[in-house]
Amino acid sequence: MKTTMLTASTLALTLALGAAAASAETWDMPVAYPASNFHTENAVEFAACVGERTGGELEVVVHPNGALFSGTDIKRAVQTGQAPIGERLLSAHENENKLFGIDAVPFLATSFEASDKLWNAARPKLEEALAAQDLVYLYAAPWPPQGLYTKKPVESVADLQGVKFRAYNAATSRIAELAGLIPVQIEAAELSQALATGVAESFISSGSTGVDSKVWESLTHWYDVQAWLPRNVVFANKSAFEALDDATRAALTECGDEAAARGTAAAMAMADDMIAELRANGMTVEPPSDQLRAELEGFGQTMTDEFLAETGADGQAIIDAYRAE
Ligand code: PCA
Repeated sequence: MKTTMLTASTLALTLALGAAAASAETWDMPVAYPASNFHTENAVEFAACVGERTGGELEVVVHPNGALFSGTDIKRAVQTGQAPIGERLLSAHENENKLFGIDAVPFLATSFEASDKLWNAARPKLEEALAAQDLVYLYAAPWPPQGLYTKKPVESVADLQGVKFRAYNAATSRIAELAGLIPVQIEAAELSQALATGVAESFISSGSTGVDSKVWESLTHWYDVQAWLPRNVVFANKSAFEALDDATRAALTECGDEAAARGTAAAMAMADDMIAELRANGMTVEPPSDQLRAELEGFGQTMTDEFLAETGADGQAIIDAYRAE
C-alpha cells in the first residue's frame, strides 16, 4: 500500500515537472553586432533579466553577429514569426516608413540628451507603426555620435570625390548621393571585409563600430562630426508576445525598460573609450574642418526638409514636440 502511494506521488511529481518543462519556452534572439559590442552585451543582460524574472519560464538566447539572421533580415524574421524577438537598427527600415529614419536625420539631434528627447517625442508613433507590422516594441538604445571614417585627410566634401562609400541605411546613402558619391550598403558584420578588399573606403559611423571592425587595419582618419545617434530597437513578434501569460509579458517589458536605461548609459560611458582606442591604434581623430561641417550641415538641412515633406503632420508634430522640450 505504502509503495503504491509513493509511486503515485512520484508519478504526480514527474507529471508536474513535465508540465513545467513543457511550458518553459526558449526565444532565439538574432542581433546583428558582435558579442563584444555594448548593444549585444546589453541584450545578453536583458536575456538574463527575463530568465530571472520569469523563474526560467522564458529563456531568451542571444545570437550575435547576424549569425541567425543577417541584420538586413532580422526585422522581417520577427514580423513573420521566424524569430520571436530580435534587435535591429530601426533607421535601416525607413523605406517602409519614413518615421523609422527620424534618428538618422543629420544634425537634428547630435548629443545623447537631444537624442533622448527626440526619441521620447517620436516613440509613441514609432510603437504604433511597429505594432501595425505585428511587432511589440520592447526597448531601444543609441549608438554613440556618428563621425566620418576615411583613408586620407578630408577638408571638404570635394576631397571625397571618387571614394567608395559604405552606407548602413537610407540616410547614409542619401548623404553619399548629396555628396556625389556612389554608396554601397554593407552590414556592420561585413564591414571589415569590405574595407580590407577595397569595396568601401569611407563610411559614417560611431567609434564603437570602428573598434568592432578594427578599422585601423584599412583606414587612417575619423572626423568626430557628431552628426546623429541612431538607435537599435528590440522588438518581439506580436503573436508570440500575446501568447505569453501576463507575468512573462510584464517581465519582458520591465527588463526592456531597464535595458533601455542601461544601454544608453553604456553608450555614453564608452563613447570616449572607443575614440581613445581608435587613437591608440594609430587613427587620426579630429573635429571636422569648418567647411566640411558646414557642407554636412547643409545636407542635414536638405534631409530635414525631405523628412518633413514625406512625414507630413506626424513628422512635424514630433519635431515640434522635440524642439519644445
Ligand atoms: N554602428 C552601426 C550603425 C550605427 C553605428 O554606430 C553600423 O555602422 O552599422
